Amino acid sequence: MSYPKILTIQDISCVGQCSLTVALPIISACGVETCVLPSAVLSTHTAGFSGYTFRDLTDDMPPVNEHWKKEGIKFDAVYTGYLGSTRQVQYVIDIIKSSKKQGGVVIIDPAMADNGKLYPGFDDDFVAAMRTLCADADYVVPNMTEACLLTGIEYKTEYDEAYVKKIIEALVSLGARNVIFTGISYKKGKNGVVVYENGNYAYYEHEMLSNSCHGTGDIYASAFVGALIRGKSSYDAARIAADYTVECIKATAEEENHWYGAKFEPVLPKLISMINE
Ligand code: PXL
Repeated sequence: MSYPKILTIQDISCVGQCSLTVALPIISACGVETCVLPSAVLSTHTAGFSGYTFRDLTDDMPPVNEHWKKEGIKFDAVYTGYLGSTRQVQYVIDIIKSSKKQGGVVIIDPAMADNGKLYPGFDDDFVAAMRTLCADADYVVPNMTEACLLTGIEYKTEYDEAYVKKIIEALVSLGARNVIFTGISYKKGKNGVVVYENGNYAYYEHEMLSNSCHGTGDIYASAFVGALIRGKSSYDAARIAADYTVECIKATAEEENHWYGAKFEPVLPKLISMINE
């Protein structure tokens, strides 16, 4: 696939360096044509800002899908992130069904929670709907909180490999074919990602940084998608995404008071060179 075309469905947070304002530049930089379907438009993201506006675009999805069907528009991959409503999830499933090329790849980031808690506005019904979307996934890219919510397994901050494998098995029994499980730390000072593909487990360990910033899950998933669609193996894509995200977090630490997002733009050349290696 020399010039693949993908669709990503997630919100536009006008300010906040997350979701589409991250996915579009990162995947484009990887050399992939990136089409977008905004799930909602918010004045900012919901983590740390208050009083944000929220325009739900659920009702636009069926007519968009009908138009694409009429035009015969199809994608090599569909990647979903933060969605705007529980009702929207079924529309997203319909869009994947009708617009994904045969043999196309579905990547689902169940962006709905972190640090043991759902993001504002999401509830158990949304989690249940997200389970049905994950059943369609070639790759799910959850963090620990999202994986625990999806599987009903108790959320822990200290754990071992057996616990991680139990969660992955539960995700696979929901229907997800492969799992890229982010933020898995087995040792103090280290963080990592577990790559489960076709029954095999691999682990890529990287630095745990002391500063954390918002939106790194979206940076990670977008870089993973870009690298995967450019033909990297899932392990290499997971490794490149991790190395890129770590560099973005380091770059952000140089900035004072940059709490709402990560400085991913100046690090894009590094991502591009890793993709071209
Ligand atoms: O980064 C995930 C995300 C995406 N979009 C919106 C969010 C969040 C996390 O809080 O609020 C609107």
